[in-house]
Amino acid sequence: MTTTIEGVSAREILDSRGFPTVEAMVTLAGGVHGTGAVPSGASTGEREAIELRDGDPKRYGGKGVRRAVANVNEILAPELRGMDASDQAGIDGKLIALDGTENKSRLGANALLAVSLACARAAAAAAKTPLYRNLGGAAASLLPVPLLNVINGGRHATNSLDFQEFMIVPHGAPSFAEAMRYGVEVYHALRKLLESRHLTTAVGDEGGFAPALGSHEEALDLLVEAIRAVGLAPGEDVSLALDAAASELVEAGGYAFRKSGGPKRSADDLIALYDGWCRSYPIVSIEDGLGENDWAGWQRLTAALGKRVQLVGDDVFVTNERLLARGIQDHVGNAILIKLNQIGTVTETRAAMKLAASAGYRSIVSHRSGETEDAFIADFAVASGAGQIKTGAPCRSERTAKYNRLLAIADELGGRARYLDPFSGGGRLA
Ligand code: 2PG
Ligand code: MG
Repeated sequence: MTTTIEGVSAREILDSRGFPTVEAMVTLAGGVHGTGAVPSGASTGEREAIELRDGDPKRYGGKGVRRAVANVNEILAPELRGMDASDQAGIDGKLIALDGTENKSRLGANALLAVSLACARAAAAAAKTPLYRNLGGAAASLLPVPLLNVINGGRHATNSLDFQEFMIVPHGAPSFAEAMRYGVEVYHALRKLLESRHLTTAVGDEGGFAPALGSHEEALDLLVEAIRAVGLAPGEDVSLALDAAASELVEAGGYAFRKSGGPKRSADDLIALYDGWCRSYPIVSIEDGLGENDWAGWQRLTAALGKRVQLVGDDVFVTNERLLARGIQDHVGNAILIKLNQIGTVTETRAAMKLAASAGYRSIVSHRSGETEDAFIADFAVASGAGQIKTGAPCRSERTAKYNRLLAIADELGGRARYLDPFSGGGRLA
């Protein structure tokens, strides 16, 4: 069998912040191979699968991943040899069993995911089939609506914005390529606006600008102005999305805006703030509007805004089927952010997406703030038919690698490529 695994190896490489991460390679008996590189978050959820770091202060400030690499080379490799790389569920089941912990803390989710990704790639290479088609089947043809994070704040920038991400969503474009053009033109218009106000155009971790603005509203106003500046219609062609990353703001008794100052907010204060913004701005999606442990607040947020706005659970669900099941039952959010390294294998990620779809929850495939040039999530977004992807600004090659891969997939699909607006009807949920 040409998909029989002959060898598995890993090494330490660097992510876009210059921190070590794991890259694995799976080589098949037929001679083909596949690689997979693991991203890394900064605003991580408490219940994410564990990213194993060496903790050796003499190397990379303790952030080395030699232990995870050794776990691939010494523990996973001998066990996987002889297995069928095209049996993704079988491979992932084996990885989970070999780790044996609930949160992948023994061998490290970074070790497991690198191998899981590399297997998927090797299997596609052996089948001489593009990754998106090998994973998603012949019907995989839906290009995702991009959520481009063009103003960075929170943990991703050293500016005055407490909320982490201010995104533009070119959902009204007729195709993925046109959506990228809309997004890029708005991004460049935003740069000009910032320059004209003598604000910095230096970028944050995800390629979005990181200006020292006076308020969150100023960021929203700038985005609307930038959309208009290129002749597009806010709310029709391009709307706005936020990731508050509110878990990062939690302090005893509420939410603290440490960067911009002001009084501590309650969950209900934030809900009222979002409600007001959704009336004044063309906002179609709010991620992590409240903290990961504030399930009661999340329920009130969902009751207040869930019919009008996409409410995306990132830290609260951490791509975990069990947590999502609880969220569905409790009416928490109406969408889930999908990050492969939050859970650690391709198969578990797909299970969470399947559950989401069955409950009418949207899935948004996502990068991490620390990325590599691996564009796996681009193929994965098309394979899964998620319909949305968030992978930063159209700036910094670890971000554009994903968008460029999607452009290539769109080209390859030609007339079969589909691009659907999930927010048609003036920013309302379709
Ligand atoms: C998020 C992500 C990606 P990080 O909060 O959604 O944008 O950030 O990878 O730092 O968790
Ligand atoms: Mg988030």
